[in-house]
Amino acid sequence: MPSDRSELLLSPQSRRQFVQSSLAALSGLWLGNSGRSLFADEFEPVTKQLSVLSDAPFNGEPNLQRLIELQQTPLEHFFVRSHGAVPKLDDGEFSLRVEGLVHQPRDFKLGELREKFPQHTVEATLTCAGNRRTEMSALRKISGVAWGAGAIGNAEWTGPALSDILKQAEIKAEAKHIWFEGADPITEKDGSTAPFGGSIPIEKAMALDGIIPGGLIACLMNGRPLLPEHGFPFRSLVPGFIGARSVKWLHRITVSDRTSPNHYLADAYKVIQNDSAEDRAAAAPIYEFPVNGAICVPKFGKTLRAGRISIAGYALPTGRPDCLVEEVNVSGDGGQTWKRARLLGVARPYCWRLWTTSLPVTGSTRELIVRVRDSLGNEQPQVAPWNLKGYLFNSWHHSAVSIEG
Ligand SMILES: Nc1nc2c(c(=O)[nH]1)N[C@H]1C(S)=C(S)[C@@H](COP(=O)(O)O)O[C@H]1N2
Ligand SMILES: [Mo]
Repeated sequence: MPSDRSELLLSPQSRRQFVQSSLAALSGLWLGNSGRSLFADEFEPVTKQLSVLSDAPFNGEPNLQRLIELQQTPLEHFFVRSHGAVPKLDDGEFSLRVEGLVHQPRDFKLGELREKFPQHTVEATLTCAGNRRTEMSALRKISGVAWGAGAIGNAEWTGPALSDILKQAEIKAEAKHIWFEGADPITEKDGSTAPFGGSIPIEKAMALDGIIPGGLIACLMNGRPLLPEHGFPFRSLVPGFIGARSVKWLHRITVSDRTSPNHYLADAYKVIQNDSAEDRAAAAPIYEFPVNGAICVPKFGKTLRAGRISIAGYALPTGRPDCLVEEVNVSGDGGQTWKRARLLGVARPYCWRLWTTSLPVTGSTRELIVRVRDSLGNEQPQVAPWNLKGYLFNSWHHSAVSIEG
C-alpha cells in the first residue's frame, strides 16, 4: 500500500480549513498564553500498517501484537472495513441533513457541528460483527471478508451528542428509529449503487449513560480529524453497538417510526442459518456486540522455549450500559485449569480492557486458551454457534503454540 494513501485523500488545504474551524470553536482552550496555537498546523500523515484483506474496497486488519500495545489504538493499527470506495469529501462543504419525523429539518456542516454544540469525548471500542470470522469458518465454510481477531480497535471519539442534534431538529412523538446514511456509493450485485446505512432505536440515540451519550457525531478520532477511510469529515459513533451502526461519511439522518430499509440493516448484519428472504426478514438486526476476547501475544503458531511465557490480549464486555470486563482466565492445558489474568488500565463500559499474564509451558503444551466474563455474567462460550454470515464469533479464543524442549 502506498505510504501516502491517507494524504492523497485529504489535501493540505482541507486539513487547514479543518484546523481553523476547530480553533475557532475551541480557541479559548487551545490557544496557549503566548497566543500561539497549540494545535499543529498540519497533522502528521498516517501510514496504515495493516494486512490487506481486500484492495477495493479496502479492508485491512493490524498485526495482533501491535494492536494491544496501547489502550487507545494508534491510527496506524486501526482496522478499516469499507463496503465501497472512500468518498473524497470537502469538509467545508459536506453537510449532514436531518429530516423525517422532525419539526425542523436541518443541515449541518462541520463548523456548526463543532462550534454550535457541546463537544463530548467518548472512549469506545469499534468492532466489526465479522471479527474472528476465519475461526468460525473452520466449523463450516463461510464467505465474507476473512477477518482474524483484529477487526477491533479502541479510540477516543469527539463531537456533538446525536441527541443534541436531534433535539435541535425537534423530533416528533412518533419517532422510534434513527436512520443513518453514508455518502459512499456502494455497487450492488445488480450494478446499481446505494449508500451504506442502518439505524438505531431512538432510546439508544437519546440515551445518556452516566456521561456517555448513546450516539455521537464523531469529528475527531484520538484527537485528530478522522482519516478519510474512517469517515472524514464525520461519522456516527454508537458505543456498544457493532461497527456497522457507526456510519462513516454521515450524510443523512432520517427520523422514522420504523427501522431503516437500507440493505445493511434490513438484510445484512443478521444472524441467520439459511440464505432465504424469509430467514433474513425474520431475523432481528444486530445492535450490541457480545462479550469477547482474544490472545494477541504470543502470536498464533509461535515456537517458544519451555518455561514461563508471557501472554497478553484484549477483553471486551457486552455492549450494554454499565457492563465491564469482570474476569479474564487463561489455560495452557486445554481448559482443565485456568489462571486469572491481570487486567490493565481502567474499567470502562463500551471499551476493551487489555490484560496480561504468564503461564508455565512444557513440550506437551499445544495451545493457549482465553475466556472472558463481564459484569452482567455473560461469558465467552466454549464454542459459539455457527451462522451463515460469520457474525459475532466469541468462542473461547485458542492460540496454537509449539514448545521446544
Ligand atoms: N458509510 C459507511 N459506513 C460504514 C461502513 C461502510 O462500508 N460505509 N462499514 C461499517 C462497518 S461494517 C464497520 S465494522 C465500521 C468500520 O469502521 P472503520 O473502517 O472506521 O474501522 O464502519 C461501518 N460504517
Ligand atoms: Mo463490520
